[in-house]
Amino acid sequence: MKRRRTTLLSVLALLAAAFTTLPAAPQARADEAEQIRNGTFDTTTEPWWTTSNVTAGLSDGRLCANVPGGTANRWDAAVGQNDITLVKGETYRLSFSASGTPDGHVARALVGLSVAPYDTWFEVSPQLSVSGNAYSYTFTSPVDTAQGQVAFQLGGAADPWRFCLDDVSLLGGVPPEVYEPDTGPRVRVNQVAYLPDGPKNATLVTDAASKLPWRLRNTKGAVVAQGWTVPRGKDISSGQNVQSIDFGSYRGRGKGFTLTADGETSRPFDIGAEAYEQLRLDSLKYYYTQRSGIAIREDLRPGYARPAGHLNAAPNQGDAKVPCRPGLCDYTLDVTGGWYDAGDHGKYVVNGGITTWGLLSTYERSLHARTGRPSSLGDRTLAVPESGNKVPDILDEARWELEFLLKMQVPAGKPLAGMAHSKIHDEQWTGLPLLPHQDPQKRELHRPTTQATLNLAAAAAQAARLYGPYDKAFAAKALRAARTAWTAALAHPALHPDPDDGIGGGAYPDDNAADEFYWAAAELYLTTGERQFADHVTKSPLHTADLFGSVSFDWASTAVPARLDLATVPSGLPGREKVRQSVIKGADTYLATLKSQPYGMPYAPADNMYDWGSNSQILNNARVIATAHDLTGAAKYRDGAVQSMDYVLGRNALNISYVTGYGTVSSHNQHSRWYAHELEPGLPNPPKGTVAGGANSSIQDPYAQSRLQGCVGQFCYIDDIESWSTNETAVNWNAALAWMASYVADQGRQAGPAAHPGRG
Ligand code: 9MR
Repeated sequence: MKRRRTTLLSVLALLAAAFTTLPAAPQARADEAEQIRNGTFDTTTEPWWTTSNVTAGLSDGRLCANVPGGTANRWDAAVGQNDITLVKGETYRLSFSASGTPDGHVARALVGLSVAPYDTWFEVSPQLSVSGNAYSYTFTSPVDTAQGQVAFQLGGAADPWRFCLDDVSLLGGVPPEVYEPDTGPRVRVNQVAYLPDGPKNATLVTDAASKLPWRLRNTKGAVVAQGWTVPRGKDISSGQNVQSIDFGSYRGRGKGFTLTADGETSRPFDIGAEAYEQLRLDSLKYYYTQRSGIAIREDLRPGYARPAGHLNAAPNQGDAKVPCRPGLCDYTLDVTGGWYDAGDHGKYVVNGGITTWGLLSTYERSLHARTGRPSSLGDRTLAVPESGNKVPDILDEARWELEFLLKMQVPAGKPLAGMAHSKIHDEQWTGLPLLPHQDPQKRELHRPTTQATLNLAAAAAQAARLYGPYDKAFAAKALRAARTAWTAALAHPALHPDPDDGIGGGAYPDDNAADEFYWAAAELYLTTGERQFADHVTKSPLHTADLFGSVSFDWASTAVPARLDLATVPSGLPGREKVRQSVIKGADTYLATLKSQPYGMPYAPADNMYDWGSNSQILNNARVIATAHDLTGAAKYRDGAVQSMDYVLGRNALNISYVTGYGTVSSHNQHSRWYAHELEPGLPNPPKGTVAGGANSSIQDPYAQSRLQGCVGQFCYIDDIESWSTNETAVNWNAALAWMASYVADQGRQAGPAAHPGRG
């Protein structure tokens, strides 16, 4: 039942393994060997077992089982076989025939550990039919074990049903399956929308070495523009030979345009800004359904209603009275509320802080940027329970997390008082699907860290200056918490997270807190104007360092957030002009990267190693470019930032929009315990406006390892719920999308007098 996260060390080990095996000559492979005993059920069902509520027997040379109705979980009714040996790194083919009566029942077939903690190494959940089907899958074992299990979990149905099984085989030593993604037409476009007066670029995958003609057609099929492609040669990020198409001179508007070149026609797209107005809201509406400790209302999110999770209502052990990990503290905390981090039920202060900043800075930009307009994020924009309270909905949403962050602070009088516990999550990893209110695991507080404490300080300090006009008491409370956290972090400057603390929740390893100190000091300074914080900011070596590498910022690197806010939020900081220039210079770096990339994204990681959550890193780099536009008004930055959205929305090697519900083909099977439609047809897919993590060269999860071995850059992604390292949803990633969607929507508004003059 547990999902394994890979720590940094094991990622490095994995990479080392990949590097040593990949370029080598083909290795001798073991002979194919059957691991299942009696998979054909000719005379007996031995040695297959069933749970005690399942009656199984032979029927026409098959195993047939009567499965009871009314069980809660898949694993409450099962058939399986134990004592299976698996060899690490060896590829296996699991195949079987199965039927289910009546139609439509799901069997969860898995290969995993037969004893606690019941790790799952491979699983699929096909929907069965009365007539039956043959199923076949390959996967690579991530472990050596003699305690393997093949099981068919059949529980969770309301009514009794009948399951029949035959020809079960687990064949070892088979060649790894070559996964061929369906990438559709070779003309790659932003499948959502280009701005009428914005850049319009596409990428053509072709073997042709010389230029080719292209045509732009409107929805009626009439050619409205044409020109020539530009050959770009081999693209490192995808390994493909590509050409680029620039149709930016076309300024018309409309829906359903297509682009044709080399005999291929792109997926359709709009030219207009409407989709970005929608995306601004959808990417922010995402947070309500991530909320913990509150029932999600059907009237606000049709199709997404669910009971409140982790309120100490059984089977939850809940978040109202959470103890520490054994031996860590003598108190319990009420840490109800907040957002679930991602597809798991964990809540992490580090990621919570940077995400809250992402939302608050989306709002803060609307106050200060020349194209910003606060009303676009005002009250009644996001359909949250607080809509109508005269507070901007985005502030209501961020407050849900802020209140949680403040609860994670160690109480006065206790050891490490004022520090923040790094995280709270389950004792063990849980399986999928699992709605928050059904999570039966024990919840635990993990050790306070300097990084978590400073994340809290930064987000709370920023909140203090933004909530003042709406709730003075809350603003004051947030500032007090930020000051307490700051003082505690100064007293404990090197309590780093344990990189091996990755059971039941993610580790978020980070062995350097200098960037968190710089960021928290910057937010405290911008809110209070106090000299002590200005001094810390200006004396930090990070204040003048070049911070704009291949990843500008993410949850682990928070110096750029400080730089962006020091550059854009009005203040009297000495040397502020230099800070602004440093952001502009950083944007120049990303513009150069974007121009060098035939797919037009501001991202070119070292050795083409796409990182975990690469989509958010692309969006964050785009955000630096957008901020340079806010600072200068120069069109080149606006164009670069706007163009960066193309990659996320479909102009990429996989021809997929990574945002659910946007574009003809979009990610919709993101790893999540409750948007688990792929596993449980009664559950929804993620809500529209959910961005997937994206290509990740390290493919840490077994499913990606079984399908994507040897993948090049952009191809290290698969839209499957099992692929938690390439296809998870996460609050910090959606914040990057929300900021950028809001920025692009602001660029799309009809030209007219600025909502207010540019300031700051
Ligand atoms: O995005 C995170 C990635 O950068 C880290 O390397 C990885 C290991 O800590 O964790 C990722 O974040 C996950 C977190 O640990 C647990 N919740 C889901 C997050 C997204 O996958």
